Amino acid sequence: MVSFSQKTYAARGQEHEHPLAKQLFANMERKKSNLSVAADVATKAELLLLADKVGPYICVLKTHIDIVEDFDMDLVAQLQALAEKHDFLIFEDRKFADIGNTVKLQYGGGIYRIADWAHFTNCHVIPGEGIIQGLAEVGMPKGRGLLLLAEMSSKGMLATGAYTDKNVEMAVKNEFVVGFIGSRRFTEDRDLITMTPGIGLHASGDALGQQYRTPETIVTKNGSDIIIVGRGIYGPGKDVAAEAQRYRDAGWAAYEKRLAKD
Ligand code: 6AU
Repeated sequence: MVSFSQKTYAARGQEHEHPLAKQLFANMERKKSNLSVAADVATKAELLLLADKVGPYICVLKTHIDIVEDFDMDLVAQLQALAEKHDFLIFEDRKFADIGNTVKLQYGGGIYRIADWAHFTNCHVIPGEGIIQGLAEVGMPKGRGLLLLAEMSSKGMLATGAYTDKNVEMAVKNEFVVGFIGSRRFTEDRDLITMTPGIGLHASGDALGQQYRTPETIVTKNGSDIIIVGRGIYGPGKDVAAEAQRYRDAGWAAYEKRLAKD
């Protein structure tokens, strides 16, 4: 059987059973982009400006909505308008980690009402499978998708070995799960999408334990599908659009190189 990572995004989209995964793969093919920008900025104006600048080059905008000091629902409306204008999907990197009943309330309600606007969100499976069931009760009827944090990018992270394997086992059997945060392709049992943070073309890390690898290592060699890039694109003195384009091109070249491998 041909590995999923040897197939084109277009073919995987056509064959996929989850409408959101179909939509994502089609978007990636259309825009020739496997780049997600991590928009870790503190104000509404900065977030909207960043989304507008990187929009043409990304398949997914990743938010940390609780970082935004002046959050309101108008921000969500404007983000949705930009998602429409530039043709990208939204991933709220909420990293849920509580019991099923609590995450249901956190995902569907509160100030942020994440399930109303984020196509993707993610969770840790430390509480057990109930967290997936709780999130699914809110997200499935809205056509959303969940990513499990099977691994992390930071130094000394504890998501390894049997814990990572458990993530894969839970993902395969839960239809609300569309993929993972991690550094590689995890399974051939179902076409689960891997998104990888900790990507940098130059820097090797930061002072707080972040570790960077290249698109070539992650996409060509490890078989991951989407690169997530934050400070590599909007660090001090950077031309944001030019950097986004550079990472988009590097991510896509790494994917084409993978397809050319036999
Ligand atoms: O490129 P950076 O280092 O500026 O940003 C990386 C982004 C941040 C992190 O919250 C996130 O990726 N992240 C995640 C995610 C996406 O869940 C997991 C992880 O293991 N490491 C990581 O950096 O927004």
